[in-house]
Amino acid sequence: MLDYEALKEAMGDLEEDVVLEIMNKVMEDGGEQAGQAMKACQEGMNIVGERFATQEYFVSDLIFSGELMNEAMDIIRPALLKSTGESMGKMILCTVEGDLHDIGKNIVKAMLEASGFSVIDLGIDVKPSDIVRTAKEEGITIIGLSGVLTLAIDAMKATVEAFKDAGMRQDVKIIIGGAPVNQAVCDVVGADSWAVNPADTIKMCREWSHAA
Ligand code: B12
Repeated sequence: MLDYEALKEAMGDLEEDVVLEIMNKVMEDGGEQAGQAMKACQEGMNIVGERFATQEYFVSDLIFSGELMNEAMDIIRPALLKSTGESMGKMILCTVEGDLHDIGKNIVKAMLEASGFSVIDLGIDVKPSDIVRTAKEEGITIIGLSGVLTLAIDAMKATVEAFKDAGMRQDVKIIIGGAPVNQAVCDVVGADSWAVNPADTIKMCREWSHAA
């Protein structure tokens, strides 16, 4: 049985041994709780963020937390990625301009791929014009924008505007995600939807793909 709070706290405290031990236990138990374990780690990363904001942690701790999160995800990845065998078409995913965070994006990418999407990952710090150009060249209608910095909200909005300026806004569905995203942010950005976990992301993108 997963001790959700213990995992969340261990991640927040950056206790590598404890985090990895719990993740290994999740897999030994059959992997059913991998999704919950991922959520606990994500909440633990929020604790890291809070401690960084109050100067209890430093940039080196942020860097270490990123490495620990990746290590933890590597252990449970096989349980998270249950391939559906379906083909859902292509979509674009990237972290928006000015933002270099990609741990969440990479998790979402892996889970979208397991769900049948062929994901064109444009990487981090991606300019609106590059996203619009790729969508045009590849004929892509689903766009996922990731960002965890507050300034990512401006970059997401600029990306939506770039699609409008190119006369393509009606042709694409845009979903945004990342820690600061909620309905109010979605309204400001002018995106079609938002999500802060891979399950909701996949559900929305699959609906759009089926409707296309
Ligand atoms: C790890 C980390 C780093 C690492 C990132 C490593 C990497 N390769 O990504 C490093 C050390 C590089 C880093 C750097 C910086 N960071 Co930092 N970082 C974090 C931290 C602790 C965790 C982020 C994370 O990985 N979370 C875990 C993942 C799994 O969660 P997630 O990203 O939210 O993703 C999930 C969902 O949101 C969703 N999702 C994600 N993407 C998408 C996309 C779509 C389309 C959808 C639908 C869903 C979706 O699914 C994911 C899985 O469930 C956060 C704190 C926080 N609360 O987020 C601070 C935080 C984001 N960082 C912060 C800061 C200030 C910085 C720096 C400026 C520090 C500095 N002085 O240099 C730099 C900025 C560099 C830049 N220009 O981007 C601040 C941002 C403040 C703000 N309001 O803007 C935060 C909030 C910490 C804080 N409280 O102060 N950081």
